[in-house]
Amino acid sequence: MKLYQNEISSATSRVRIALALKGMTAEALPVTILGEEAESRQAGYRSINPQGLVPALLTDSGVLITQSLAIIEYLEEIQPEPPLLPETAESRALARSIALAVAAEIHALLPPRIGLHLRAAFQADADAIAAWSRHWVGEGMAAVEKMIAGRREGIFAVGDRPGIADIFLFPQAISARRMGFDLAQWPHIAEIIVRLEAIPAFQDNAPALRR
Ligand SMILES: N[C@@H](CCC(=O)N[C@@H](CS)C(=O)NCC(=O)O)C(=O)O
Repeated sequence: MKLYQNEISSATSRVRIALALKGMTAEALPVTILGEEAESRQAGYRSINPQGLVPALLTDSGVLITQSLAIIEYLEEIQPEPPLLPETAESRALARSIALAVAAEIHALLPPRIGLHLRAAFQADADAIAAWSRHWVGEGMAAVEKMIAGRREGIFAVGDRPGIADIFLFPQAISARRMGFDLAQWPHIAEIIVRLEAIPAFQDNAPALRR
């Protein structure tokens, strides 16, 4: 398998954590994602992934799978152990809803293409774009904290094993902390992140800092 990826990317981090938890490897194919000239915006990469996003997984049979949740569920199907989804249908739904609350409602409003468009179409400067990002992270993480607090069973986001909800939560919480948010304001999330940071699959695959 090959993984189109970028080391600073939160969405890539999710897939790398899942691979590591499952003891799987994928050859890394780096794609730059920052700025107007980024490879992710060029025709070459768009002919591979029409969305121009990382991660994208090229399977051994040559099929390209895009979207981190779809990639991770594919890994789960081809390598069920250790499971990243909980045992019951309700818990699996809860885990997916936390994963999507992060991916679809928080992270989707933050990537480089969003900032580029805010600047080009609405003349937003760096401070305005930072305020935009802080707004969606603050609001979104507060909601995720309530989701977890309301239904939490076990020591991780859903249950006693690190799984798909933790895999989506971790990079987003690390990014929030780097933006200056104090995770202590979300006590369930903060407690889970401390646990996850002690697990090499998470710690070693956190999104890299922007240089
Ligand atoms: N929903 C997608 C998000 C993918 C995504 O936004 N990736 C970012 C990096 S974290 C990217 O490729 N950004 C390129 C850009 O914004 O131009 C997923 O879960 O895979």
